Amino acid sequence: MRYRPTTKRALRVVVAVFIGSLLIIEVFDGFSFVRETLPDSLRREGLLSFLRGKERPFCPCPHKPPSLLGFRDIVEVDKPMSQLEQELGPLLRHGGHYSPPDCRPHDKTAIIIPCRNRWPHLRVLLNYLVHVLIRQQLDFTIFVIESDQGSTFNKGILLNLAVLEAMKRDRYTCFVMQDVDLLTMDDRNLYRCDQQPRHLAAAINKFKYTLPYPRYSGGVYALSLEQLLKVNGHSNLFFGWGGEDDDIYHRLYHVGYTFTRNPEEMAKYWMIKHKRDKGNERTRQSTMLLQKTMSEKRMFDEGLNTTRYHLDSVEETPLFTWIKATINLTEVLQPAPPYIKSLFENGLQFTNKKPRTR
Ligand code: BGN
Repeated sequence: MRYRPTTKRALRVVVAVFIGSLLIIEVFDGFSFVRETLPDSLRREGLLSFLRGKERPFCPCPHKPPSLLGFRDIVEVDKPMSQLEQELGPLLRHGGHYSPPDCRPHDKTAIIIPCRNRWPHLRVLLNYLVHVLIRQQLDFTIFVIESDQGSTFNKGILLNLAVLEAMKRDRYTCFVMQDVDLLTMDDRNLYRCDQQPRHLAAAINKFKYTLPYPRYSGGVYALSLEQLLKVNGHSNLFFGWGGEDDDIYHRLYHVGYTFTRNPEEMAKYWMIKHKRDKGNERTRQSTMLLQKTMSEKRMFDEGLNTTRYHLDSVEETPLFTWIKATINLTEVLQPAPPYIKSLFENGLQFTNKKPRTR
């Protein structure tokens, strides 16, 4: 069939207008006036992502995820890992990845859980957390970080090495540091990063659902990649129990950040009861690091840029990416300047004394 030149021109115009509108929709995709005027089917699927083979959903996830349940009491249920894998495995991709099918989250989030000798806690946590994170429509990967039994526990190094290893695997933009024994009681407390660091575990049952001290920012907190890089991550020097969270609070404060939190009624956490781990007492060095050296000076001398560890293995299990590492005190101290090395001259000194730090 032959078309007349005018029909041809008209056809070309129609095709050009169609392609043009697709481009406009794509470019202005983030603008709500375009989003709101789209029909439901387009909003859900995203025509362009459909044409591109569904590589990314069309619309940004809503500010308020629609399926949240709000506050819920906690019942600690410890199911065997095989049962958890059967129940939660189909919801996740191998390695503990999830991405919402119906919207595009703002961040790629790494959930980082340091864990040693706490497998029962991890099982209870996963049973809760996976559902919460899915309801919150996050693009997330769960990383479990374990140090070998021989090394003294050092949460700061584990968090740093998790960030470094996660970044080798994908372009994460948000990192949530999650203690293995803390269960969120309210899914309105979103595991998201923001312009300011977010402290999520602001109301823990152990502390009568309030902050134990005003600057407390530990337990569960979310830091964007930018925030983490600005302060050179966590300190590598807090061996044993406590202090690394106080230190990163100071680091962040000194570059102009303050933690923000939800009101207490939305930030409730349940701590699984347990005895203090053996061989994980406070060290006198941690107290000295906080009292005698300035976190803001130290942060340029040690942190993500000086983290030393041996990577033993990285394994993708159905529910999480499992990183195992070995930490050696002499190697950790090797890049440290003399004023830090001198604190550790006589080896680690454990103590049960409560420091006066606030
Ligand atoms: C503080 C710990 C924090 C811990 C909170 C809540 C120290 C600092 C001295 C070395 N700080 O006392 O790390 O999160 O208690 O348990 O121990």
